[in-house]
Amino acid sequence: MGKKLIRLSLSIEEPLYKKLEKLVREDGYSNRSEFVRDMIRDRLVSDEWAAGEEILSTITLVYDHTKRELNEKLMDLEHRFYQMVMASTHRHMSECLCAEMIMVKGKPDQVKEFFNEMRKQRGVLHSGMTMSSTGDKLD
Ligand code: NI
Repeated sequence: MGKKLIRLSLSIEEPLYKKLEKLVREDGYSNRSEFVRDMIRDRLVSDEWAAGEEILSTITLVYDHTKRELNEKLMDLEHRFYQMVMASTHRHMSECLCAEMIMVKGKPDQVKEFFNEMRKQRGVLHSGMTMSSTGDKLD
């Protein structure tokens, strides 16, 4: 809050400038500054993951709960990694299909291990993991 704003000018080749303008427009940013801020933060988040710092992630699973023992296996995994699991939401999508979103906070290696253990289970039809941040170092 109340941080000093620094104005900067920079030089880039015209083709690259045009690409920047296109990206800013396509992503619906109202100005270049906010786009550049987000680009810097994206890089900082990648660095947090690479450095093995505590990060935030969401794991999404779509699965067929009628597959033998799948519910039990997924629940066992959530208990095995319980210290990382901050919240989870389950939504029944049809008579057979379930969607689950799990918010996790922890070290990248452990989050990836948790994700890989879940996604490889038979009956999991799709899975995704977002690479985000606790936000501590992004302002
Ligand atoms: Ni369900």
